[in-house]
Amino acid sequence: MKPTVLQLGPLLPLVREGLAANYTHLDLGALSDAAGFLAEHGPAVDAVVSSGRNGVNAALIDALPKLRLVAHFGVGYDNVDVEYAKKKGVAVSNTPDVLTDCVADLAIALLIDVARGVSAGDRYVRAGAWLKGAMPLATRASGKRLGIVGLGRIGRAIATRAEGFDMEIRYHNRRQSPDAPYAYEHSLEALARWCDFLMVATAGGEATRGLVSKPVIDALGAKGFVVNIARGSVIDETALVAALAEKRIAGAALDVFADEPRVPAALLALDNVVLTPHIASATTDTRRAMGQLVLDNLESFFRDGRAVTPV
Ligand code: 8YV
Repeated sequence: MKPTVLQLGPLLPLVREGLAANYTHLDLGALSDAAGFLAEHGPAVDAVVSSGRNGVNAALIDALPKLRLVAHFGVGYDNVDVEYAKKKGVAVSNTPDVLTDCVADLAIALLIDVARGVSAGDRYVRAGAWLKGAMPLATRASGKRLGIVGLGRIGRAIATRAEGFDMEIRYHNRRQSPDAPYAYEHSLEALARWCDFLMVATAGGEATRGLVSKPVIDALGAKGFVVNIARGSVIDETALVAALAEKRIAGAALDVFADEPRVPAALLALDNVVLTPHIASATTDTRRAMGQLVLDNLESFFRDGRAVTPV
């Protein structure tokens, strides 16, 4: 008897095809009456495939009494109630490592963009402004001070890239990483005061909600930049928008936002920001690798009772 796997929302063809070939595959996203479908089919579901856009809360877990695994498409699983899942004996897996390089690449790209005005320069040329005069001078990135909030796998990959730009690196974590080859700042405000670029690379969720607060943003100061490739929830977005509008910080490059895909209108009007639509892992190569890891997690779990990359 094939396990029954429920897809919660849109997934890559690779994943959909893998689910259809190996499991009794149900697709909740394709239905108008999700509640009715869950009432009828929920008791048969052995695993769900979730993603950043389609999470798993306690109510969904309760609607799936036979659920044994949440196979999450993504490294961040802040929209999965892991505590409740584990309380109900439901395992959770995610897709770490395979996306680290792409996320770190975009983090550096965003840093360079906001410092040097790459996107702003593109708009400047397209608007015909160059015909009237040169763009204002920008900010050098090489050799500057990079403060990393969250020196995990992605944070370390960003640091490795930043070393190639001769950047001086410090970091802040909940606790110091003994093997980290960078100076540790016990206080996030102290890190913000020290650095030129504050790189937000920490996990999302309640533990980090609003971590980059107004005092941290104020400590960064008028020559400082924020780059966020983590989660919009980690930054006090209202405080960030105000600081940018009032030029109390120099700029921000944001791939994630508090209420995606909606972005505060005030940000859209600012020229000292770079805005991207949560694309840090969005390359063909990486998304395929993430999709394959979801399938590998399901296969491993149903074969051996353990996922490849459990959280
Ligand atoms: C996800 C992400 O892939 O992996 C993460 O945590 O933020 C993205 O790379 C995207 O949200 C789809 O789940």
